[in-house]
Amino acid sequence: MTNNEELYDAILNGRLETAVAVTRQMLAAGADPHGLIDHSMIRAMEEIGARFEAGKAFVPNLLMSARAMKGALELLRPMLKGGNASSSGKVVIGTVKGDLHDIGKNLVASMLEGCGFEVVNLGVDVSSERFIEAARTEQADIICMSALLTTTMSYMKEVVAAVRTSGLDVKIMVGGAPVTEHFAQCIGADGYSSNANAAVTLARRLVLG
Ligand code: B12
Repeated sequence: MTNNEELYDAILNGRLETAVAVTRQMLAAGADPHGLIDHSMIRAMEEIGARFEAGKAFVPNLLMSARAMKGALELLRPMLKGGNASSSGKVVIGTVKGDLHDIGKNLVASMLEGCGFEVVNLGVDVSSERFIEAARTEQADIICMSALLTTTMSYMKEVVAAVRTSGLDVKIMVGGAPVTEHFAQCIGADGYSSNANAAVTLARRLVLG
């Protein structure tokens, strides 16, 4: 088994210690952190999700995979740098109300931080009031919202409407597995991206205007 396969397997099977050990080993050998995320870690989360959907995995399996993914991701966090040292802008980010998925959102937050944005991470289950209050007090340039459930993504529409009504001068970015470009346009968001790398490019574009 290659190291990439071992990492994939460890996350898929929820083995935290192995996931962390293999990640550490691969980094020491000079592996690219983005490669680990894209080729092993996200693929493993997709597979466990597919198994869950097919009734071949259950919530405890999702939790264990998430725990292993988070452990490995923690090692990569300081290395997710994109080169821009000065502040590119300020971002308030959170997973919307009713939704507890935070792995992808935290990945986006880490990438933005690594690429020079100041990031205020509001966590999960974030209401429109909290998004607005934080954006106002932090004088944020962008609000980033994440949703992983088809039942919670509709809440993004409420947040966008509340932000527009509040009169705040802030851009809104949305993302998460069920979210699409079309959905983002329909709810009046300023931008959507399907992954953390593209989120940085989009955020830069939105801040520069
Ligand atoms: C891990 C997981 C969990 C864990 C979450 C742990 C955690 N701390 O996050 C736990 C066990 C808690 C969980 C619970 C549930 N889950 Co769940 N879960 C998943 C799983 C397997 C992986 C999600 C993940 O981390 N992916 C990896 C990350 C890196 O990807 P990502 O989140 O998509 O993020 C990327 C992009 O989307 C984007 N992005 C994300 N956010 C943002 C934000 C912005 C602004 C931008 C620009 C980009 C962006 O960038 C990220 C990086 O590239 C998915 C399956 C899947 N394939 O998505 C199911 C899945 C999302 N869960 C599902 C379900 C049903 C549930 C539960 C309802 C199960 C239950 N019966 O209790 C609960 C709901 C709890 C709640 N209220 O939120 C379904 C949703 C189905 C649907 N259509 O709505 C899925 C799709 C599984 C399935 N195939 O059925 N889950």
